[in-house]
Amino acid sequence: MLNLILFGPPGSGKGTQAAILKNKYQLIHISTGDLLREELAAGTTLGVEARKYMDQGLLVPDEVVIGMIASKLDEKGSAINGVIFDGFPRTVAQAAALDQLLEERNSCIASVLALTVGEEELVKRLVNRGLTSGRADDNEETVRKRIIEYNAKTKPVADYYRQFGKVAEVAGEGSINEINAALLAAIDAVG
Ligand code: B4P
Repeated sequence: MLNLILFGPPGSGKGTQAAILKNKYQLIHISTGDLLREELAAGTTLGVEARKYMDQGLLVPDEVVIGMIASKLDEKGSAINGVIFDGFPRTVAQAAALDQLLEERNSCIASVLALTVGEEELVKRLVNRGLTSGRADDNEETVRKRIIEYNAKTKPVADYYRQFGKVAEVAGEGSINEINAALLAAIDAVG
């Protein structure tokens, strides 16, 4: 199975690139951001709880997100080519939990594709997306908080996977096609 993690700060193009890669490799795309927004839209208890964090640019508690991933993996079963994880894991605790969940299913992460984008470009993209997305967290103040949260809690996830030699850094600035080509090359290098 080809299990990939698309990693990077908010607005680095994880969702954009995951949508392209899942078709190319016939992967299941699991975006915790999308799953949480579905819960928000449906007004579930989980969604009401998650909104408090998301609207402030903070991470939703680990146990909530890990539980969502576990049930998603169970729902998909083993008859799949692999999974592209988008926006997960976002803390070292989530990364360790994911490794455990995959090990229990005789699987593992093949590669962590880390998109690198400068902070001002991130803010520009997300504020621009906010003009049409209707997302309460796509405004400059919240975006800056999301970047602080990323630097404090999510960046260490790359170091966690680096110790296993699983991180491939890919420049995330340029056209969507150029970035996609660089990601394909990084995946091919995994073999
Ligand atoms: P996400 O939904 O993951 O939000 P994101 O970081 O904005 O997504 P992404 O980086 O995928 O952006 P995109 O490709 O769309 O999370 C939202 C919130 O949910 C978090 O803040 C947190 O509260 C919560 N959450 C989610 N997962 C969690 C977890 N595991 N643990 C705890 N909490 C969690 O790209 C952004 C914009 O850039 C788009 O407008 C796109 O068109 C544009 N773009 C993409 N590529 C471009 C390029 N090459 N050039 C120019 N623009 C580009």
